[in-house]
Amino acid sequence: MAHSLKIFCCFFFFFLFSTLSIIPLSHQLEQHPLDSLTPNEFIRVQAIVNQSHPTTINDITFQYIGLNEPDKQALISWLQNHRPTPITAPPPRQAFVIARINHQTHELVVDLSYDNIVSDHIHHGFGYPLFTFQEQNRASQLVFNHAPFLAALNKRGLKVEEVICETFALGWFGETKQNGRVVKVMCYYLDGTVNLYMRPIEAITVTVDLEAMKITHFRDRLVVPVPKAAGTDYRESEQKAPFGPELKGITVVQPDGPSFIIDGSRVRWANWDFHLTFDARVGPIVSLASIYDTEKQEFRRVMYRGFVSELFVPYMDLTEEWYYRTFFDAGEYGYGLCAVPLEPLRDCPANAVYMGAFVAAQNGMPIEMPNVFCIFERNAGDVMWRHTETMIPPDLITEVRPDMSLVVRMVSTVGNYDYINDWEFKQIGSIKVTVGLTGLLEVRGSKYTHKDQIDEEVYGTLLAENTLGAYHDHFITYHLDLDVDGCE
Ligand SMILES: [Cu+2]
Repeated sequence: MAHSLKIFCCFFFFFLFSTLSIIPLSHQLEQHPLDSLTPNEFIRVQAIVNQSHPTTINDITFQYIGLNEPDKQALISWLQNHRPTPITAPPPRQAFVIARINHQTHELVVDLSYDNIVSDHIHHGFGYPLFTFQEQNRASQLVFNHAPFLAALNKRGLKVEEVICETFALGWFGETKQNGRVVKVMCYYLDGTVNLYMRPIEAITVTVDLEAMKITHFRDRLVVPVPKAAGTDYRESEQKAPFGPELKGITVVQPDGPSFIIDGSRVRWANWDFHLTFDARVGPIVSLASIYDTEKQEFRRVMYRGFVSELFVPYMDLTEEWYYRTFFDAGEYGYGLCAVPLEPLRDCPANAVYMGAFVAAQNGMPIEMPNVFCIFERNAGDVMWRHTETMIPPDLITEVRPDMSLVVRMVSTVGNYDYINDWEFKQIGSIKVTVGLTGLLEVRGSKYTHKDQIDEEVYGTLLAENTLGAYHDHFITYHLDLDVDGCE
């Protein structure tokens, strides 16, 4: 299964606007106001928040720490006035923090110039903070000390040491009362495969209160066969012949090195200049993208800020163990938090350059995420523009300009799905954003072994014996703040 979404931001026809930048707004500074928080800044934020609640230090969990984005107009005006030396103070450098303190959700703004808390607001409305990996891990381990769950495994003849569990967000179905931070735990069976998503242990509902870190509800509704392991392991070493036709190798060679330059968070390539940062919730953020107009000899603004704001994945299976599955992959699990290290020569070509990033752990301390981005020039053998003039005999006059682009890539693996997130900058002046979906299907175990047996609504397609592919969608939304020639 593969989904892709493409948004084309072409600004080719906007040259009537007149607000121009002589130099790009992303120009290199010692610390750019849009730079992600540094490890040292994460540590300071943690210390400031902990010190502000000294009696509850063991009760503080950091669900999110990131840059508190400066005011756009203040930042643009400061950047325009900044060169060549600082004239005025930069916008305040601040962190935005979502922390659970005494079982309440606090939204804090921490000023990093004065090391103080600027605001501390307790959120009472709808919505919950991002899950941390630590609390998800703890919640998914609770079943292994829960006698009814162990009995349910026993009833199915499953070995406990082959069971892996994970937490699922609960969804919202119009309730007017908040029920606290609650997740459901779903378990899978290995025993002969690493593709655990293909072997769900169905019809068991486990509900966990994350604040009490306790199982609050358990139901074992019926026994459904676990799909068999044979043929589900995706690793090449476990696959059996026949394999597809083998291709000869292709090598990308840039003997003179890349044509792009990376200075801290600033990236320059061809006529493009932009700022690239990383956030735990949304992943890559492209800011202050501008393009050099060779005729006007000026940089022209294109996009102030762009990122994936949410990935919504609702499933359409109405059965008790499935109806609630309506995942927000960014807002609940963290599109950036779930980023994985890119595999050189596989995820990205030989001419790629890699960058790392930092996120906060549940205790607020920075965690390094190596190889979270790769940046490379792409020559896919495509044509950017061409013409053959056939009307001036005796010659054919042919002019061809090959298409070259710069790609910034991140891969985020949110459970069973792997999202390949590309920002592609083209010489013709467009930015192309692409999300490729790959990885594994989330399937439902079923008693059916052939489609002719099915005489009820099963909300999916029988893919293999005892294996239903559940109907679902992927909605990917982008925050695209386009400022073409400064026109917002
Ligand atoms: Cu899908």
